[in-house]
Amino acid sequence: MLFKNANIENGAVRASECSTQETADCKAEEGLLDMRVKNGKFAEIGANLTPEDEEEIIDLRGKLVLPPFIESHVHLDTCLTAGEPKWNMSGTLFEGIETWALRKENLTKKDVKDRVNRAVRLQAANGIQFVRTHVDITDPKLTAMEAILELRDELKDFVEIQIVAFPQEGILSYPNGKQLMVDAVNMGADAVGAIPHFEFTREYSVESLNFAMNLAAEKGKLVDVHCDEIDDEASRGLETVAARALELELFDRVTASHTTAMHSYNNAYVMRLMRLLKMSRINFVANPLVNTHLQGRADTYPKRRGVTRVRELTAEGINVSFGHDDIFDPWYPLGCGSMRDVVFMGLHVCQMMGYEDIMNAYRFVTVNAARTLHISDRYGIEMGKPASFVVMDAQNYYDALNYNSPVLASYRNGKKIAESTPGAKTALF
Ligand code: 17E
Ligand code: FE2
Repeated sequence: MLFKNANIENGAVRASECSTQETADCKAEEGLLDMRVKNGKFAEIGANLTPEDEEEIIDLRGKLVLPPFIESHVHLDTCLTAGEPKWNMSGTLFEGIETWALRKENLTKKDVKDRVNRAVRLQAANGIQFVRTHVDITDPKLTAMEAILELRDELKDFVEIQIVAFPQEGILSYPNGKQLMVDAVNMGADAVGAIPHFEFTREYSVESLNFAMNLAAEKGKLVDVHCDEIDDEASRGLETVAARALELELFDRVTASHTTAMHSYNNAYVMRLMRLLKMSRINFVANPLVNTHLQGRADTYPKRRGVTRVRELTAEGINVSFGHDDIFDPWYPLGCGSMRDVVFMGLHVCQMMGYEDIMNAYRFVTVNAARTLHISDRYGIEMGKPASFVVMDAQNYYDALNYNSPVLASYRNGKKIAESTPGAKTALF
């Protein structure tokens, strides 16, 4: 199969700057390329590839082609439960945790699977093909873990699901918390989680991180910590995560999610912390939709935004990706599983609105997220890699973001798994 005239990752020049008469020259200038797909892989990528005998040809006519979107941080087990059994009226993380604890009492495998199936379909329609989900393991029956482990296998042609064993109510502050974590890892979780800012004491916080990261090192698992998701400038789980990542040589197998306290750290502390963060090579995930909603709730005015320091981390060469975190659940009452909304909010709240910032923002939910998930070896539009990509109804990412362009098609291993036709436009008279 030959895909002609793809504007891969924005090409070079904005297509609208080319006049239609000069197509040949313009094509080269725009950086349009052809992609040949064979046996589910990119067999060839180049300008003006000659069709082979009877090869199927699809002319993309300059549309934007990106590697598939990646959801690098979401809680699938809690999705689509907003209002059950009550709404989160304070908009705090803590009322979310209390509300989920009530809903969790009624969890069944069927309930989890029904909701996750619906959510993953929303995500797939939005061009997502890889999902890292945190699954709450502070449940003596580990119901959600069992359900999502089954789904990871059942949905694998459609989406690659990575599972973090996430101790929502703590490792040391929840009965039998350490054993539940070991059980979840032995059942097949891909990554070990932790929640240092929710543990009863600072000592528990540090001990929970040591426990989680030693376990990951021992079992060969990844690490993804809900780290300092609070506006308390004294919440310093991050330095422990980074130090252990360095000392245990886990490096980029480790991710610090949320790190919203970093928004409130004093600059002198951040300046010295940055050295350790770089040495540790850990990844960061910011969740701009959810943390602009949950943070700053103890403030009067001014109210903190509470999203981590994305611009500064990125400028230091540290990998940052963006996650949606929640889809319609006790922590966030909105969401349709689109990474576009996440990027849109992220650019605003992190004040990353320069032309290049906007044009390149897809990286937070594609290549950067691939680094977070540790899947870069099998991800990206390169010869020999799986032919997985999305085609957007836009000429470049700037326009895709601005006009909220639909994903026209999502190809996975050379097979189309989702498509949409742009809806009829409103007529003006
Ligand atoms: N649990 C948590 O601790 N933090 C969050 N942001 C969500 C669940 C969504
Ligand atoms: Fe989260």
